Amino acid sequence: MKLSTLRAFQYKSFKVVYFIYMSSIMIVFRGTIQLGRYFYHSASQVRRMSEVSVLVPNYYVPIYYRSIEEVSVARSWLQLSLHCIMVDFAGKQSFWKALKPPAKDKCGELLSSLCYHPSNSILTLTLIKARNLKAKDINGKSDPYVKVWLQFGDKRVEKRKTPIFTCTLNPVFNESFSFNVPWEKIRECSLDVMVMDFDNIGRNELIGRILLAGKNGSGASETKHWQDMISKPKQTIVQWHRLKPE
Ligand SMILES: [Ca+2]
Repeated sequence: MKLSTLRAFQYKSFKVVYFIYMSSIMIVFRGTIQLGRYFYHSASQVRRMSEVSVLVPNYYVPIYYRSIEEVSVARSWLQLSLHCIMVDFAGKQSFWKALKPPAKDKCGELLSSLCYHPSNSILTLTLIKARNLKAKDINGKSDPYVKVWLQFGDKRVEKRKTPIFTCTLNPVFNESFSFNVPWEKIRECSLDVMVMDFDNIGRNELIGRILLAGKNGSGASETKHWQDMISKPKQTIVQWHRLKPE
């Protein structure tokens, strides 16, 4: 096989090699790396490839982008998410770059309020704002919105969504959702609150979530919030929660 071009980029824990052959490109990873998803960017297109999750010493990713000439590759780059690595095809042929550890615990925080009126059985969740959300896009931002499921036990019964707030890590939602929950059911129901990143390409991704519940909430602050709501009916209880990755 005659390769028209061979270049390699050295990283601390792995090496990326790409070949351009017959107007196609093939990416080769050597080292030990876990890949989440990867994107190929050029002046005219952004393509997200299928998700890969593998830990191997030698991993060959056959990405065949047809009709790519070397001049256009020089203006393109490959994004490997999960480890936030950028491979700049126009850069130096060999260089070192520190890998960022996956910031699994830093999903951001959500300010919300809960209020329950036993007389008319209305449970109101207000999503006020979020701060320091995890960046999911290549521009270092996200396009957050919140998806909420009302659950009885394990059963999801009602879904609500906020609008999408583009290109921000500190959205102000100011959105209230009311649910009809009889008093005798309030202890067994819960709210699954998911902060999502909207994407034009592919599926929207979870930034972080909390489960607001009287028992088995996603954390101590979530459980306390629910119990405070029940013990102080008709009062609006406001609390910050740290978002969880899963
Ligand atoms: Ca996005």
